[in-house]
Amino acid sequence: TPPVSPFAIAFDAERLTLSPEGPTLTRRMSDLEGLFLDQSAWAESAAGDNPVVYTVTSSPVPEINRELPQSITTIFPGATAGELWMTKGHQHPDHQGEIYLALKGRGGLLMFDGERVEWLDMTPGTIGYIPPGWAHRSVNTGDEPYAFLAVYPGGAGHDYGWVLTHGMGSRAYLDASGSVDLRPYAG
Ligand code: S6P
Ligand code: ZN
Repeated sequence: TPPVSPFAIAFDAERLTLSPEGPTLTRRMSDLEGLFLDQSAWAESAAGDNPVVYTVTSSPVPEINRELPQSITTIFPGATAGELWMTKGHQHPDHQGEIYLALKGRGGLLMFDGERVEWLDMTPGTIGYIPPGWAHRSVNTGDEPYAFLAVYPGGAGHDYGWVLTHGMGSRAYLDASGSVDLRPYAG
């Protein structure tokens, strides 16, 4: 594959769109099987109105070695049996690092290396660094959509099975005062 030529992307900070735009992915509740602690609440929601939990809009940079793709993830506000809406979460098979930049709303970046858990509060302007070997999941902790930009090595890949096997170390809820309450993973 010949390398991509230099090009500019117009980013609309209000509408959170990229132009030109690559593939866009929509993850509904039914795509998040086995991830929420309360499986019956998940099943009821997935079989019911099956809401869109998040979207991922990519730039047209290919996901291949040496390229540096970007994407914008928008997680809608919500909770399933109290557990805040979140991305599936994944590990990069070859343990490559990644950079996130929070754009809109309030969120968290949950990371787990198999033993240690880290949580970064993400508000517009926060750069979250994901070191090699840390599985990562994003969570909307607010009451409006939470959006962030991700920049990652094109050959990084996504291992979703790792999270199903190892979990993410913690689960994110809100306490009575509206602060993030991280609970042991369990289940
Ligand atoms: C890719 C990067 C993000 C996520 C996106 C959706 O390496 O970490 O673009 O793909 O936030 O999350 P997930 O876990 O469904 O891929
Ligand atoms: Zn990633």
